[in-house]
This record gives sequence, structure tokens and C-alpha cells, in this order.
Amino acid sequence: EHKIAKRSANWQVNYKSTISNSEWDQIKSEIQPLVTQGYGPILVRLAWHDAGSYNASSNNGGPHATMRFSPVGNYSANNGLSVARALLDPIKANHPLISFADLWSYAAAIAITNSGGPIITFRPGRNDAVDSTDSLTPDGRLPNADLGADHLRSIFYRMGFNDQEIVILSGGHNLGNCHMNNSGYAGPWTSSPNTFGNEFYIRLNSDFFNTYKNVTLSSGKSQFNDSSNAMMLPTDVSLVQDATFQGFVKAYAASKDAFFRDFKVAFEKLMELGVGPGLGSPVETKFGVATTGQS
Ligand code: DDH
Repeated sequence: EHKIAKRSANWQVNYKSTISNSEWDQIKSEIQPLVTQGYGPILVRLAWHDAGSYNASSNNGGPHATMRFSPVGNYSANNGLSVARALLDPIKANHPLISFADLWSYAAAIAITNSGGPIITFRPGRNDAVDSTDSLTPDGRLPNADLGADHLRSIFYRMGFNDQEIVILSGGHNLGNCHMNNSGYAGPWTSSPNTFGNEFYIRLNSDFFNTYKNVTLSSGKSQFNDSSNAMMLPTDVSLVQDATFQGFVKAYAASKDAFFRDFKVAFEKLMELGVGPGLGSPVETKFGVATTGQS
């Protein structure tokens, strides 16, 4: 952690002055086909797992691309994310000045922005761990899907989030699927897993326990499925079992606008855990729109 802190100041100055607006736009155009081919959700999961290693009280962890190294890359929570890293590696090779951590975060912001979600502001300047001991965080910093509300609180409070932000960020599950080979869970949360909306909350809020049944999969994992095999994890279900969480679920089921407004803020905070101030000006995330903010 200390190596990162000592290196960051000069590194950021150098970095911000060397990537031009047109190069940022080029990077975005190379990420675009990954999103249109349906990889948006796994790119979001990659950036979230990088940032979600943060510990606010010790100010260590956070988005420094430690997953490139063992042991972090081999933590079971990160199963399957080598696929996402491999998709982005050629873009890093074309643009060696961007850090891995920024590339992952930029790809996630681009995926959400262009999948029907709110416009996510991306600011560059995250530095990369240089080896397996640099910024190393212990296993167990990401949520365990088998557990409940107390566990979610201990994991997300550690990152510096509150109860409302736990519910907001869990809305990441408006995108994507569980894959038996990665996690032992299976299926999408919504009817359109490549479109970001508020369906996750609408489902949790509509007579959930009569619509979904608890099922045990061949992996031994227990999840909740509806008749079309849309799924919820035990941790997702805890969002309606806990009265405080449930209030926020109701609010976001009722208003997609409220969810988008709050998700934008919370996701940007997640992507910047432990790395701001010192980040550069925003870089455009919307397809087909040129970056003007970066000099
Ligand atoms: Fe998640 N997530 N996540 N998640 N997540 C999985 C997939 C995806 C938990 C467990 C799982 C967030 C919070 C939690 C995304 C985004 C976010 C999978 C399935 C599991 C398991 C992986 C696989 O089998 O391939 C748990 C537990 C929590 C929690 O309790 C809070 C958050 C906060 C986000 C976010 O975006 C901010 C996305 C996207 C996916 C879909 C990936 C894919 O390949 O599709």
C-alpha cells in the first residue's frame, strides 16, 4: 500500500499529460465492440471486484488491478474474471500509457452508460500495483452470496458505504448472469441482462416469496428462481428481508429515475475508492461523443 502512495503523485502528473483526448476516444472505440457483443456485464463485474477490495479505515485496497497477480486473481470471488481481463489486454497493448486499473474502470463506465444506464463519469488516474505484494489485499473482502444483511453491512461499511448505497450498488445485478462454472449459481436476474434498468428492484418488490422458489443447484448452492428461471442470490433476497434495505428497494422499484440518479453517484464513488483527489478531468463515456474535458 505504501509503495502505491509514494509513487502516485508524479505518476499521475505524467499520466494526465500524456494521453490525449483523441487517444481516449480511440480507447473508447476499441471497448465499444466488446459492449455491443454482450461483454458489458462482465466488464462491470471486473471493475467492481477491483475497487471493492478497499478498506476505508486502513485506506488500502481499491482499484489498482491487483487481480493481474496471484493470489488476488485466484481468489474464488474473482472466478471467471480472467475472461474480462483477456478481452481488455489487447487494448492495453495498443495504449500502454493507460493503467490497467483505469482501463477496467473506463470499460465499466462505458458499459453502463451505453447499456441504457445513467451516464457514468469516468476520471482517469488510478495507478497499478507493480507486483503480487504491492497493494495486496486479503481474501474475503468481497461479498459472499450465501450470506445475509449483516454480512453485506460489514463488507460495504468497510468500503465506506451506507445502507442506502448497499441497495443502490446491488442494482449492478440489473446486468448480467451467474455462471455455474464461476460461482456455482446460475441464471440472469432480469429478462434483459444486457440492458441496465430497475427491473431487479421491481422483481424484488413484487410478491417475491410467492413468485420465486428456493432451489438447490447441482453445485450445492441455494438460490431463488421464478418460473422463467430468472434468479436472485441469497444476498439479493436479504434486501427485502431487512426492513431498512427494503425501504430503498421499494423506492427504486417505483422510480427508475431515482435509481439512475443515485446509482451514478454511488458507482462513481466505488470506482474512485482510495484514488481521488488527484484524478484527471472527465473522459467521455458515451459512444460516438468526443472527449473535450481532458487536456
Ligand atoms: Fe455481483 N455477482 N455481487 N455485483 N455482479 C455476480 C455477477 C455480477 C454478488 C455476487 C455475484 C455487486 C454485488 C454483489 C455484477 C455487479 C455487481 C455473480 C455471478 C455473483 C455470485 C458471477 C458468475 O457466476 O459469473 C454479491 C454477493 C453481491 C453483494 O451481495 C452485494 C455489485 C455491488 C455490483 C456492481 O456492479 C456495483 C455484475 C454486472 C455481474 C454479472 C457478470 C456477468 O458475467 O454477467
